[in-house]
Amino acid sequence: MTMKSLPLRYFKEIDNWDTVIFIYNAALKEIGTKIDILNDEFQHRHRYNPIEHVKSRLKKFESIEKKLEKHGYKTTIVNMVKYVNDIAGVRVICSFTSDIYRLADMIASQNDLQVLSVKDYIKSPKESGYRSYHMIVTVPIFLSDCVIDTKVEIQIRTVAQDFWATLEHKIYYKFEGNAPEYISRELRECAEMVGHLDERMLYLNEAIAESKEEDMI
Ligand code: 0O2
Repeated sequence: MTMKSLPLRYFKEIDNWDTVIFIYNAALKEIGTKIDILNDEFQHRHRYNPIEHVKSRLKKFESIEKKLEKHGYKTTIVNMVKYVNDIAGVRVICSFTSDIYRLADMIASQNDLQVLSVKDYIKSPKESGYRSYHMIVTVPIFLSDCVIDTKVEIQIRTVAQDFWATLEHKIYYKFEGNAPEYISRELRECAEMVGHLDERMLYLNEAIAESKEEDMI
């Protein structure tokens, strides 16, 4: 018997917050395992780990509420799962920008995942200076009587981009989005430096790889 696949908002039992948490937690586990396996496979085949570390989190109820409010929607469970794409979030930290795109391609080519959208804030950084690669995917969650396609936001960034984003996020919350101009300017300059640092580190890594190949000839 094949089970019917449903987007989460049509799942008839999502009538309370506990159910939302249960489903999104399952989605975090599924995506976490997929990313672990890709990293292990990479280590197995190329003796190299593209991933430094992975963090995952469920968005707090209050933050979801705020986001819905910002977009003019009422706080209902249906609106949460329909309009908030990052209730389940996985952040993958890589060493080099080339790892980010390699990993994003590997994730996108998994048959059971559907990529709903991609935002490449590395090619087009945000005005704040923010750089990161975002994918919204759905992952099937197999329950006893149906399959629920559940959204997860995957953010992929370098160690340097993560360092910057973590500090900027703290500052953003401290000043409630209204940081003094000199701090915002300083952050934008640091973001530029992060961009250059990532380029130089990638260049060095490629130079090391090339010299190893030459040694083998
Ligand atoms: P938190 O507290 O990290 O969860 P969409 O998801 O497409 O409906 P949204 O949320 O504007 O619309 O999407 P976007 O731009 O992809 O941003 C989603 C998340 O990316 C944010 O979630 C942050 O985690 C991160 N992000 C985006 N812009 C910035 C930035 O300028 N600085 C930092 N530090 N992080 C950023 P939340 O819900 O805003 O926050």
